[in-house]
Amino acid sequence: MCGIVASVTQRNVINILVKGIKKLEYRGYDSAGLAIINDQKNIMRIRCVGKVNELIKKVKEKNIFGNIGVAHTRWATHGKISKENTHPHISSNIVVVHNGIIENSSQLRNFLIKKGYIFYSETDTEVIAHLLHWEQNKKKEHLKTAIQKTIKQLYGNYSMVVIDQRSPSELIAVRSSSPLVIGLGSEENFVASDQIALLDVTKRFIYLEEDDIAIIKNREINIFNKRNTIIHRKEMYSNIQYNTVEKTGYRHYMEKEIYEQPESIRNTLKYRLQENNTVYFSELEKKEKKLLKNLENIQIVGCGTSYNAAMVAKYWFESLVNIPCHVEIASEFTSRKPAISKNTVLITLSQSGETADTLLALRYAKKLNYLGNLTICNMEGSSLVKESDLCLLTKSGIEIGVASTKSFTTQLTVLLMLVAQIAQIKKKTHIEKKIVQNLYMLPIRIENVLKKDQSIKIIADQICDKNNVLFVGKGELYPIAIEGALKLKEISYIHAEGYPAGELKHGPLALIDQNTPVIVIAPKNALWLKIQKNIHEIALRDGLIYIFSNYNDYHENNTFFIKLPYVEELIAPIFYTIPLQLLAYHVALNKNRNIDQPRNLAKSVTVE
Ligand code: HGA
Repeated sequence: MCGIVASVTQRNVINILVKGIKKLEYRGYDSAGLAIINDQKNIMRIRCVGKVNELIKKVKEKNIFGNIGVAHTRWATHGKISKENTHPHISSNIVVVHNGIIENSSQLRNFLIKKGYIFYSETDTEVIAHLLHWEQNKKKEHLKTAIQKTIKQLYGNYSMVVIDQRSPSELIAVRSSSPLVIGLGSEENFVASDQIALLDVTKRFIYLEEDDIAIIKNREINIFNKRNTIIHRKEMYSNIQYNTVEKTGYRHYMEKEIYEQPESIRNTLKYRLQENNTVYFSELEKKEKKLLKNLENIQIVGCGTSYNAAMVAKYWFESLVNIPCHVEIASEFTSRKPAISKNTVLITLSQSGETADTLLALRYAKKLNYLGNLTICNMEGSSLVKESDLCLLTKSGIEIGVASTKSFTTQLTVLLMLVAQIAQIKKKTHIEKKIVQNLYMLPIRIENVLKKDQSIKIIADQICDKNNVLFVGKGELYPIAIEGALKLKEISYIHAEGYPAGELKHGPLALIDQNTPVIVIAPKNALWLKIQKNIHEIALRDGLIYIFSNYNDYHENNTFFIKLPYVEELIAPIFYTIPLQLLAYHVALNKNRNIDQPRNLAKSVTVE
């Protein structure tokens, strides 16, 4: 969360900052700001509450010029959403933009107030700026030394970029927990929280590693590690196509990403499904296969949508390869001491690979008695990937909409392939074959269900003025009900909950009335008869029922049937996710919500 862009160049830095920070809006959109040092060596700062477009308007009014600058889009953690709390924060000659949380900021603030510093904001970031100024001026230190002395006193996470009016030809970037990438230009260089902010200006990147400090000038970059030794970090060339970060004709990124799912899944399956109906992961060499061979239990951790994907996988691991699987929300996993069964492998799930709660869960698990760990992630080079024993990448491409869509379905795709891989290792070849055959069909099945968009839009029109919506499913479709409810609440702000269909009578039935739509996910499968009983229970209480299925013989008043195409049972959870994403999308569209940037949320949750 929070997006940082910075640059030192020979042209006007403003455009680079503004265009870059606009691309990072998915990381936070409470407020945005920038600061530059101009030709007269003055710091010029512009800040405003709201989206980056507000900042752009203000920047246009001011007509400022400078060769070095920093910009920030904020997701507030310390201090309310206000102009005063918007980054950059300044202490005399020092300018700071920051992504993270300083846990001991109140103690440091008290110390600095005693030293005479005046605080203009409630943020922890202003504490960094003043402390840095204090350290720099105590013994007239060089900025880098002052930064090193400052961060020794900070508890928490402090990825940041600093500029100093006294040395206006260098940026200093510090990485702590949240990602920072250096973009390499010709006689100009850049820094950002995510390379997509810089694709307009470069394709060459260096990812900073934990605790790195980089001094970045026009023609020179020096990176120091924790021990203050100059260190070489690998340069990489980005293959991300520019249009993958554009809306290309769609109204919203979320809509684009929903429609990209057949292709994202094809990319995820590519080279991994073999013609002889086996699965092949190039990532798995002898050592990794041994880990999978020895595993007897699985523990999965994730947050939000990733947690819901993990819940589906539990059904698959247990029913298809007979491996006990526990699933837990990452922040809860680290809040207790888990009892670990013999030979348990920990699996972490995260789109960005930077989700702080999940990363902390991995670090915590490493101190416990797990057989090993594996991550399923969309971002190569992310912290989770770097810190895990093994990584299986989802290949969904960049996801910008804050509400996850294609990253959920590609996570499920990889999880199902992992089940097939375990089946192969455990010599259950019929299971492996069945999974592979079903997965081959998945992109086509999704293309078919996407054609139902208009019928789903009709349902969306009917439910968009309701205050509560229930989603129910059974078996591995139950977590899909939870995911459907999560999508709806995230982007439409309608209260929604997902329940196991059989659980309604134990409480939630009390919520049923003619104004509470119940979305029932009920494909014709082995559980179909059972869920029919639950539908009847809702109908008897005058519930407003929407049945999503390929088959229906329930024709009562107040019951609507959304006929969906056929899908193989194994891949049904992935398939049934799509109409629920479309439903949430159309409801939010109807309500004129900010679909790609729902209130209070941000993608890539890099704070605990
Ligand atoms: N703590 C700082 C930065 C917030 C952040 O990194 N959010 O993800 C603030 O509240 O401004």
